[in-house]
Amino acid sequence: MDDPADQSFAATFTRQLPTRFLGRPLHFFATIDSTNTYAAGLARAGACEGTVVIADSQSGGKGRLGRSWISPPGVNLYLSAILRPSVPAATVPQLNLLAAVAVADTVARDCGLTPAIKWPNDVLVGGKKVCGILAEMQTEAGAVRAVVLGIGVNLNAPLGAFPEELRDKASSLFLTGGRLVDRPAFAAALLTHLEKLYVLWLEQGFPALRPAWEHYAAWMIGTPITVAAPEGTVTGTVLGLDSDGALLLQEGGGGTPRRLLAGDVTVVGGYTHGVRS
Ligand code: BT5
Repeated sequence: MDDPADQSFAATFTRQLPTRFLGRPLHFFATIDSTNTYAAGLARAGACEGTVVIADSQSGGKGRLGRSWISPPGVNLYLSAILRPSVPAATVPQLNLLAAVAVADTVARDCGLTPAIKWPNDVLVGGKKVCGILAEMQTEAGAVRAVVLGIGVNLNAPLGAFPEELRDKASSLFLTGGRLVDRPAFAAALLTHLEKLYVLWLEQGFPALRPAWEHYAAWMIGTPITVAAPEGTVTGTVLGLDSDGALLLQEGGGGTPRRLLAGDVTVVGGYTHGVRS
């Protein structure tokens, strides 16, 4: 699987990357079950912070909660980065928000499109999901040993790449922007934005990322949503983010805002608000 030709592509790609540690080393596969699963094995075996796994296609791409991530070959980006932050485990979910900002920055600044973030881990363009993020943590005696930060971005996928039932809620940058995206250039730009934001987060914490997140997720503020959260289904109006990245929701009866750390958001009345940036 670790094809020498792929590894020489990886070596060239890494040499030209303007990053300090992200993508060093980089493992590239033509096909793999899941970049997150492979990176998790590397992390358990002691791989250094910054190690990145990229695949051209995944046969078992993973979403959250056992869901799957459609990963056709030749068109998209499937990437997992190994991070080893010295932070409390409770702050690790903030990496989902950080990755969403990095993808949104890349889509906005390097592709000239208008992305929106849907809490916690979706990036939308034109109201449709173009990116999903899956952060998986490894701990030892309660301390964070590693985080595998998985990012899938639909770059050039044609409509036919998505199963019928996904076509009204998923899209690609090509389908929404009308131009093919240079995949290695996008990957390099994404790793560059990701590294910058990660260093900022390590040094200053989540408050330093919050304005950028709120910029891309501005459409959500004041929007009525339903969240399928681990603690149950909650409906309310989005107030914003707490200082630690938790979503603050005002429920119908008033009272103290609810804090949510994870969940699936459905916009009451449909996705249309997500087209605003
Ligand atoms: C996610 O889960 O959005 C996280 C996806 C993370 C994928 C990356 S790819 C690199 C790395 N390696 C992996 O194995 N995974 C990561 P969730 O929020 O649970 O959304 C999953 C849902 O999104 C599915 O149930 C579908 O409804 C939809 N979906 C599946 N594939 C999609 C795609 N390519 N584009 C848009 N939506 C998709």
